[in-house]
Amino acid sequence: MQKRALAVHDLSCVGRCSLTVALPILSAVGVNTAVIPTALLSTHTGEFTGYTHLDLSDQLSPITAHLATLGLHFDAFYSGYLASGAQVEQILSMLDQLCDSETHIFVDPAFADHGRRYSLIDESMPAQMRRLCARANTIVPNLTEAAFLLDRPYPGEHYDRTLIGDYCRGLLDLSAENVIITDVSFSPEETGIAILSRSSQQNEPEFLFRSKFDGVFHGTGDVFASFALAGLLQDMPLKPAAERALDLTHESIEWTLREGQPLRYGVQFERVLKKL
Ligand code: PXL
Repeated sequence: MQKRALAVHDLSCVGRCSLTVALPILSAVGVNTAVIPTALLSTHTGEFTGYTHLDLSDQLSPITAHLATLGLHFDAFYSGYLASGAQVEQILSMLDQLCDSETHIFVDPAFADHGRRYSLIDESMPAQMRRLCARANTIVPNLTEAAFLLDRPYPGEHYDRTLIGDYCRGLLDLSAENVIITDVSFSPEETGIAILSRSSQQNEPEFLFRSKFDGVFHGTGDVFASFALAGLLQDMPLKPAAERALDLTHESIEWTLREGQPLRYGVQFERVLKKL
């Protein structure tokens, strides 16, 4: 049976992030992907100015109510960038109405990076996002989001494996089953991820690193998360799915740098889709 996913993120017209990343990546592994857009923007809010922004909150409940009448089963529910903290309540209602006990709930908190909330994200988001993480099977925060979710100060560049271990355990205590923290780096040459699963019965996360490129790469959190979920939907265990996602994200950045493409348009994940 073909698998089906529901991706709930913003739609940014230009700048390869959120739905314009999730949809092609999940489609590339043969997953029938439905979408519910949380907001419509002309570009992402990272390196552009003058972007438009339409909060689609008033559409979420009617869309959910209609889809609920169709009796669909989703193998995965994948949420990302939300227009506001208040939208979390509607996302929780979506989970109640559109998901069942077999749906893998995969949450990319997608509200902050480099120590700061994204420019349009309100202060209520971390506390609200904690509620959504509590319903998730898998959460994939970056280091900044992990700190916000745990109400700890952003550690900047000064942290060690002990702190990341604490973060992973703290995030599992929020009640997710699997945690992958991205953007973990203990040296200027390398960056990577920390993975901890409740089912592994381990107390310490596993770390995976790749060489680090200089620069800010917009949308790579979404690219990594979408590749990781694609692997899970191909029935890969968490660690190999995460490792392949790390490799493919790394290669997407490499292509972008090699061709000298402007970084604000996101990375060339299209180049690696055939490797899935
Ligand atoms: O990639 C995360 C993201 C998603 N959507 C929008 C964003 C960002 C990051 O800046 O601005 C609209």
